[in-house]
Amino acid sequence: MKVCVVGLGYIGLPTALMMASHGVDVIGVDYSEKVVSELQSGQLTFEEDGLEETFQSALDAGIEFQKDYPKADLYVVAVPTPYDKDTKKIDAGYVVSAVNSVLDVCDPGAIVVIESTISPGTVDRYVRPAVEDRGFEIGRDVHLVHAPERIIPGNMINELVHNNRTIGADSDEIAEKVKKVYQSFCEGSIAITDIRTAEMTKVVENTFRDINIAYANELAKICRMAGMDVYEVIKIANCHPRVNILSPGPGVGGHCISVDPWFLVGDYPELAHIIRQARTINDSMPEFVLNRTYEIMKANGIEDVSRVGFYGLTYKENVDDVRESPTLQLLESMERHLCANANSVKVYDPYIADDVVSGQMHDLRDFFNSVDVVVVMVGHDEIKENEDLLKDKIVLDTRKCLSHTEAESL
Ligand code: SAJ
Repeated sequence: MKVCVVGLGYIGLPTALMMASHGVDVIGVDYSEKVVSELQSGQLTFEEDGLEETFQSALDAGIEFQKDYPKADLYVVAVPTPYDKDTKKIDAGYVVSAVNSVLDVCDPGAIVVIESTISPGTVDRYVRPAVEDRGFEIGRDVHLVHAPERIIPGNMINELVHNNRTIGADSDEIAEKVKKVYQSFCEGSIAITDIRTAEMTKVVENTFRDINIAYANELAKICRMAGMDVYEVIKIANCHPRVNILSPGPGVGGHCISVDPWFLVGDYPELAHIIRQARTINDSMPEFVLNRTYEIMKANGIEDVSRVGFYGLTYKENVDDVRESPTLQLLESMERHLCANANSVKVYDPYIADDVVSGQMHDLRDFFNSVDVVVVMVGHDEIKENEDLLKDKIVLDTRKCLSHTEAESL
């Protein structure tokens, strides 16, 4: 079976490499000339644990990368699904356009597996009509499947192998065919269901995590008011066999957990109360951290924001992704409070080489030397390994990632 993976980003590339290194005949397609030529020349486009080794073995197995869609038996679509921040609705444009490009080249009977996260109902609302408008009969000329990705940045390769998966299809026969391809590398169990259930399940999983984090964040605020240590409270509560509260933090970023719950709010505004509330709580955290920063500055007689540095720009530890980053939201908020003064604040992240905000520095020691207050927004391994450099600093550790006993927390 020949497989074409469309979209060689954070999900498509590891998936294509994993399939190829497990004996599947794979062609990776991306609309970006740069991505294709870098991969063709043996250069990875982003960092991820274990990706380099998988890349090598996929190259040895003969994986190819190109811009044009080839003929294949099965297409895996892993393109971005942006959403409209005002309407809270998904923009299925990239998915529909990828499916259209498949239809331009595929033979009758091809299978199109959408891996991109899509809001419940997207296939019925946007994909089926697009296919039918082209005169294709679904279930005969082309088969549609939704197999949502579940891998977590930072542990993708391991999770590709060990996570359980879901395959939503119109028929068991097609689902079984797709299952066989995924079983080439996936050791987890694979549930088969219909497409709408698969769409809903994926969004529900991310929403569950968002609500759990919101609970932890709300507890952090309550414990601060009550003068208690939220981490101690959560640690002890989690010793209960049926309690598992996640960790509070400076906010929920990334393109998944901070976005997907809005699909349910957007489609069911009268019903999605907890879901909306959780989003609101998590979105309030950058501002909460900013207020904690001002409190700490005041308590230490510091008025000048240029003496404050924010460590970490990415949405979480050890990744290079700044989408929906809590630090960026905090800096925007600071800009609104302080106007031009906010520009003098210092920012540093070892994973971000380009300047994405003003005041960004690129050397850890220079960064620490230039400030008195360090607000740790992301628990990259780097800061944990360099804790000794913080010993004379006033530290706000929003992730509780340091052993620095003097550090302030949320
Ligand atoms: N965070 C907290 N407290 C926690 C855990 C996370 O504040 O206890 C924050 C992180 O710092 C980050 C955000 O939440 O800003 C999201 O990070 P994450 O590590 O929880 O998740 P993602 O967005 O990297 O990946 C999620 C995963 N979904 C679930 O665990 C249910 C992953 O399995 C999905 O494949 C991915 O979304 C996706 O692509 O949908």
